[in-house]
Amino acid sequence: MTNNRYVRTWIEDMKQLVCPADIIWIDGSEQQADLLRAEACRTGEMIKLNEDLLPGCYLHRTAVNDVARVEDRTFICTRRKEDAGTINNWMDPKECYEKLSRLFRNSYAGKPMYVIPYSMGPVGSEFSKIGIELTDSIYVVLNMLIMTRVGNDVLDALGDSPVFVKGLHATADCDPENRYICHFPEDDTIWSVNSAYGGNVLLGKKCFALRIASYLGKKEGWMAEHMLILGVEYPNGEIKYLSAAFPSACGKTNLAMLIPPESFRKKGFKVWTVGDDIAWIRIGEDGRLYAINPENGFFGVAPGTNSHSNPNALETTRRDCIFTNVCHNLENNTVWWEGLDDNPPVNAINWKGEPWDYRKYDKSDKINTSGAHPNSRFTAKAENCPCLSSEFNNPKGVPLSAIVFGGRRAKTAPLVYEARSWQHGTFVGSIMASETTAAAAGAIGVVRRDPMAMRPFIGYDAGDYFRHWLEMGKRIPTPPKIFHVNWFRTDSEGQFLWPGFGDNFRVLLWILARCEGTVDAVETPIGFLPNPEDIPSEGLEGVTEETIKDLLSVDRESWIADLENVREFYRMIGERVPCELHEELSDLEKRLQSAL
Ligand code: GTP
Ligand code: SPV
Ligand code: MN
Repeated sequence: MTNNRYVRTWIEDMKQLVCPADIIWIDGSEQQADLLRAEACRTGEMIKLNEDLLPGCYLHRTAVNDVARVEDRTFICTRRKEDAGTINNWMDPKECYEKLSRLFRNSYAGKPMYVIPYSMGPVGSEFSKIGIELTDSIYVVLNMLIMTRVGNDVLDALGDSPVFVKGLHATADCDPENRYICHFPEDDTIWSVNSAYGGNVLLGKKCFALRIASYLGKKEGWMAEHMLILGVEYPNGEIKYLSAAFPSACGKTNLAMLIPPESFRKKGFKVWTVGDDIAWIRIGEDGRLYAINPENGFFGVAPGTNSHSNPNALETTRRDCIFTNVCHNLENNTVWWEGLDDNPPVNAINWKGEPWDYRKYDKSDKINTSGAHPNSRFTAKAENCPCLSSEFNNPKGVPLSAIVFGGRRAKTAPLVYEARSWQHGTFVGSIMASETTAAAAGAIGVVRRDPMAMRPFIGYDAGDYFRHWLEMGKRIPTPPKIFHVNWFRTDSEGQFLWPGFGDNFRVLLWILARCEGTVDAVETPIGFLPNPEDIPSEGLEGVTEETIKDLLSVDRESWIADLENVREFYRMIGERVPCELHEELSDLEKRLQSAL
């Protein structure tokens, strides 16, 4: 509890609105968490898994209609519509508070209100920000306990300050027709109602650490980005850090926890994980960019995670983990998901809670025939990750040598290229595109523009966001270099050309060598590409020189065709797209045309 009058007044107001039976302050203690786990098991909200095989692990299933973020029901509520921008949904704040108040009213009746004080970032770091989430869901509490730093020390750090993000969540009837995820950046407020799924309700994550934080970053001169952060350790012990923005379900967790190919491991190369989803980035005293991961755990995609693709992630989920919407293996009370191994359980319950027959699995209808939902997730503690960086809790963050953008593109984008400058790199980020995935409700596999992998997460106008990138660039004395990667290029049969996963390390080495100035590159119309022989290929199986050349080829016709779509996207964002980016676009077009 706290005597902070801003906190107390706000909670009192919210109490009047949602009418809980009781108020429970979450103190971050293991003792209290244990009581909540026991309560959740008693009501069936969670299932305790096999203590010998998965100690401290639980299974939870959300409602069948509540399995991913809902972008069409996500709103940015600024007083002036134009400040929310054209690609965000907007509602007038007053209207929104009124509309949602009707949905929140009495919604906690008979249930306790859990008060979760949490810090995004190490408690007390100058990077860090405090939030308080009110929720009626034990599942939310237990996830927040893993994903953020929760407890009384957060209230101590807050002291008498009025500066904290006020999050109100109610599961209510979980009615998709009345589901709203609303952000009031001008009030440091988030209201989420009628969902109980991950990104919609763990308000510290996308709602605060990206949508609200991106707005604060613009105001205060820093950046909140949808980026992993990792360190590459060289055989001499030196560690270089980079951050990378890929859209949802496009490989951030996998890259962040990468294990280098054997030949590199033998030489002493290692990868250390700082973060897998979100980076808060500031200019350091030495003129470089520094990044922290504001989270304290991983809310990772389960399907496809296995002992070959991502052994570190798998290991991280083997204790103290909450699994959401995976398949329940009744043979030994453990969990399973597509891509874990080749032995689907015979006696099993699918993500919907029904008996499941693995023989009926049909790749073209995954939602209805798979054991685990394609967007099923694990919530795991960062401290359980075998490759967690020793800098994870460093309040100053880690210095960035490179920023990497990447998407899921079957064609067009090459394996890797380097931007010509910070401004050109901002342009490269702004024209990113990717095939949509199961992480958000809606069609899957459709190419859409997703600038900086932030399209669903920019808390203000996208044109102003690009402007902020350009302005930051002018203020950074020693900016990192900017790159673009694509692990997902396919051949004519739709097979991935690049093995990906651990082998992506080879591309990271080229990127860092470019930052050190120790390797040459080929100048092309889109930027600098590797000489094929400079992608280290020792021990790289099944990839011929021809394939590497293919992966690095730039098809000018398809780039020119793509630029038409970029132009349309810029038009859609509207007049606040900086003229520098329009210039970059026409320069790129000229370079592509003249090379034809
Ligand atoms: P969010 O948590 O939604 O932000 O996702 P993420 O960006 O962390 O994605 P994640 O690492 O969980 O990967 C999502 C999917 O992409 C999984 O099915 C992976 O198996 C697949 N994937 C990741 N890296 C690679 C790669 O290098 N190559 C290929 N072909 N697939 C990959
Ligand atoms: C994403 O969709 O990018 C995620 C999962 O990381 S969620 O927390 O649901 O947003
Ligand atoms: Mn994400």
